[in-house]
Amino acid sequence: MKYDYAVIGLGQTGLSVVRYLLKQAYQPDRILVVDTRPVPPGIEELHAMDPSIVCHCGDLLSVESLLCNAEILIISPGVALTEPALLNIKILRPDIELIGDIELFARHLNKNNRRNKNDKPVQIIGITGSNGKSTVTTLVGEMLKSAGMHVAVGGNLGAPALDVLDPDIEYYVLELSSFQLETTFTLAPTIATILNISPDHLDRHHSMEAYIAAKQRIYLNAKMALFARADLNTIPPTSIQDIFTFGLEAPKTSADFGIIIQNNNRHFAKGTIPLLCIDDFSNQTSIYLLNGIAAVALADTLGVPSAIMHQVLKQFHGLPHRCTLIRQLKGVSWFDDSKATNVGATIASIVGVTPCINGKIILIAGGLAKGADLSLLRPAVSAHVKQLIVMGEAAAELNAVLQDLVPVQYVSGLKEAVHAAAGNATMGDAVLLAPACASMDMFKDYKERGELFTQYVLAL
Ligand code: UMA
Ligand code: ADP
Repeated sequence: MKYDYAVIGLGQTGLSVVRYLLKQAYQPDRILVVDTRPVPPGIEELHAMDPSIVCHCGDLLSVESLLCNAEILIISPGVALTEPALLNIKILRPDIELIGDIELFARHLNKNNRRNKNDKPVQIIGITGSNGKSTVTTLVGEMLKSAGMHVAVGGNLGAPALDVLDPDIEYYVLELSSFQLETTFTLAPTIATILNISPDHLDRHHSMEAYIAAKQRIYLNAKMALFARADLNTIPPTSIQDIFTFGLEAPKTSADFGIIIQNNNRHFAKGTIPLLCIDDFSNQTSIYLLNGIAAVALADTLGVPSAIMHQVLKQFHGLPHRCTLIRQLKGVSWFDDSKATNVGATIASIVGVTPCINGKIILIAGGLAKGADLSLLRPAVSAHVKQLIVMGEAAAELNAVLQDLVPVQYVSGLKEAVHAAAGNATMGDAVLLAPACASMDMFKDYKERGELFTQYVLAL
């Protein structure tokens, strides 16, 4: 049996691919689905879509010969390209194409010459980085929507890219992960940006060089590129003609974005031209301002009026589980930053919370470290943390690299962590859940971890 497409992985991405292929009138019996999990999360939805589509569950090596019968393999982001079965298939069938859902998305738009149904050009805004992707993607999406443009937002954030394809859309704002970029070739975004790079997903990429190379793929054939002045790893190749930068300091050239002071007010500015005053934002953390100026650089380039950008930034209270203040109890502030799933985000979180308190931080951390070097936390912990509460698979490693700096307490779960922190915090302190690790050893995802934390904190 020959297959047009084999879909590898039946999570959100795999389901979106099958949905797309059926919509494009591919025959169900020409689509093969495989997943290594005994019961993949999308299995019921797949059966509901079309009961005749076969899904093989189990080791990929056991379905290698079946996969060799496909023209194109669509790989989910959770599946590594170094899976032995995929390496074998490349040898057995060198002509087989291995692509991801974002490449399928790009090919769909390319088929229509990047025009929408009203013959308007379709623009793709590609956003990646180790941290801040979701915040910047959301802000840019909101700014474009508020300006009355036809916008879709998706990718690694929210809906998979193929699910947001729509003939009316003029602007696709896509959050892209390093996993998605590894299997993307012809996206050629109108504007591409890498917000920052700090160690993450090293269990998959094996080295920082490989991780950076995956992130850099966002710039492939991009028309314009925006990068972070403070992070050399985000610099695009010089082959892109239109390159501009963002940062917190005053811009050095007229094409760059940053913060300037005019009449005693701070403004987001392009070169020396003030675009909008930032003094009235409710969130004044450096993280928010950095993400804000990146979003402004993208939206301004796409023609969004400054007044609209200002309104969106002023009203934005942050996405859930990103350094969210849950409550203040007996003078102690409780913050949920469950989304701090890597070292860079946890450092930013510790540094960001510190100016908001008079005391010190009790940090709750641990989970799956994904191959990261947790000792990078040392300077921030040494400066701002008074106690460390550790849990999950990385607990012993956190203890090993930080115990000479702060007292460390082991706990078996989040509820125990909350009670331990409540017992040790004093007036003026903050308790911060910023685990520097993924959650999947103990929770479904970072959302569940953050929701449970919030629930336990509110029950105190
Ligand atoms: N898996 C298997 N066997 C398989 C396929 C997957 O064990 O055959 C495992 C993976 O190793 C992973 C999990 O299942 O642990 C989910 O992988 P998936 O590829 O099925 O994931 P999807 O449900 O398709 O969700 C993916 C993104 N997930 C990952 O990249 C792991 C989602 O990002 C994304 O929102 C979704 O596509 C839609 O585009 C989540 C994520 O954690 C939020 N992303 C990472 C991050 O932000 O740091 C990159
Ligand atoms: P992503 O989608 O890249 O994971 P989010 O906006 O969801 O980014 O934020 C994830 C985590 O990173 C949160 O813990 C947040 O506090 C932190 N964070 C957000 N923006 C930045 C930034 N620009 N630099 C460092 N950390 C950040």
